[in-house]
Amino acid sequence: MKYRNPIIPGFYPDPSICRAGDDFYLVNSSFEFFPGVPLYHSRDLVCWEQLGSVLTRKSQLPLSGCGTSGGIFAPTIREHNGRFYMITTNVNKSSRGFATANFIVHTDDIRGEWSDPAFLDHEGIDPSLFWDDDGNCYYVGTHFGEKGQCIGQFQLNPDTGEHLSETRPLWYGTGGRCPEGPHMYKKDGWYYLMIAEGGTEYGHMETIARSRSVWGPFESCPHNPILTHRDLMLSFETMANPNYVEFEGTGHADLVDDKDGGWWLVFHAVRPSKSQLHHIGRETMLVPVEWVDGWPVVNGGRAVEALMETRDTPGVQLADGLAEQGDFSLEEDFTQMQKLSPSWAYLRNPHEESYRFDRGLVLTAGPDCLDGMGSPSFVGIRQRQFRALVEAELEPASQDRAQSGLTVFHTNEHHYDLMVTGSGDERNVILRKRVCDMVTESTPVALPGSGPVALKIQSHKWGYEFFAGTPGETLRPVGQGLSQLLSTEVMAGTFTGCFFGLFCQGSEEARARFSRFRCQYITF
Ligand code: 6LW
Repeated sequence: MKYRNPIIPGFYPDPSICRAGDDFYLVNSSFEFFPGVPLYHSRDLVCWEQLGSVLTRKSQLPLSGCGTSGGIFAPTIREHNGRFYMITTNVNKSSRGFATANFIVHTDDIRGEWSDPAFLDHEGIDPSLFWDDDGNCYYVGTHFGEKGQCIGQFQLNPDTGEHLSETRPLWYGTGGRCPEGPHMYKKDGWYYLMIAEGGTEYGHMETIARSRSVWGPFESCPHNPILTHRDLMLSFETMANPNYVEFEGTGHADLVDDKDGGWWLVFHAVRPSKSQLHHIGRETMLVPVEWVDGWPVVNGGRAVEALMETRDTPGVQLADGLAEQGDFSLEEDFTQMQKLSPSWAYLRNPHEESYRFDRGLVLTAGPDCLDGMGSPSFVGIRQRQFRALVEAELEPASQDRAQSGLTVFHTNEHHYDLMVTGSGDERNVILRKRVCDMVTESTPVALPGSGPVALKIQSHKWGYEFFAGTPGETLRPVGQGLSQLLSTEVMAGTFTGCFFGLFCQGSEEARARFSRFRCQYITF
């Protein structure tokens, strides 16, 4: 069977997976975006559908004052006796410093609402839960031990967050920086502690250790790291292969068994668009695992590829030997909708009165704008592939100073906005580009008439081309922007990725009505 990596493309990092019967569930981190922790479902491990998000209420996820790439860090999802648990950290990364709140939510209905948070009295990030055969539940996550950062553990009550033991250091890893992202598993009488090391960037790796006791001591796997793409040596055949895609920063993994005896690893990686620059985020990947002499061997020890040739996953549907995965293209007719579909996200906690459906999606400008640290009238979907065609139709806001349109948004300091300004037959479209503290504006393109406006983005690996005009007519070019200037590395390290978004700002109470949105991907 063949399938494509990433299995969940775009900004879907820090994947955690669990199986309940024939169903697999997967969650990702979401940082300053709301709702928090996207929740995916699959029956075959390669075709994934987003059910919704775990954190849908402000009481579960307060984000006001949350800095760029603060908020929700790596989550873990587990099922125990029919109840699902999700544990994560809300990181308040603001100018005031760095504080972490670890908490657990649970649900007995995976398609329903989740509980309010049960908070833990523990600093640190990347929490995970493990149930032993005797029913005892343990927290593992980052901890400061005598020799620095390590993985720590305590026993707890997962419904209340109450600690039932002291915290003990378990493992410092193999010597890479940032030992983090741990998960504990039990197999054939061994406790396996798998962690990420090296930092989430280009030195990322996954390592594992085992012990006969849940408290250790843990012995490191003789062939650590079990997964890394740092220092990848490529053969000529690989580089000449037209299906070759460069994946970097592989790590932050979780293991799952598929009931047919197969084991699989999900983790994240990035696809640079240019040497060591990536802009669409850390993406969820899948590879097979074999157990040899009591240790996991990931993907036969080989580098991870885009087109994976592997054993069948359970229940997979094949077309010409290739698994049917879907491409996450999206077409929305907002005139027929009453609520947004699961893939849309807001920035921080939305001002609810700024969003309503009335013959389309009506965005009302509030006090915040895309350049600020509040919650602008913005809603977006994650960019999933380099190549895409994005189109929107709107009745733009016409108030003085109002701006409405389409944005390619990474952070408040890194976004390209295709925006309509002016009113009546004095309307213009401008491409405004904000990169760090630099702002440029294109020559305005005049819009004929006063009716609806069509906006379009053609996305490529190198960047974006922007167009505007009248629906149904040939659109006029407005400008271009380079993807490299919206990359994580240019921003000195974000944990997120680019969104395609709709926005309205500049003049409080200004309103834009979006009738249609379409995003069509061209998979590499
Ligand atoms: C995640 C941690 C990490 O919690 O990045 O660098 C954090 N490492 O594992 C955000 O994804």
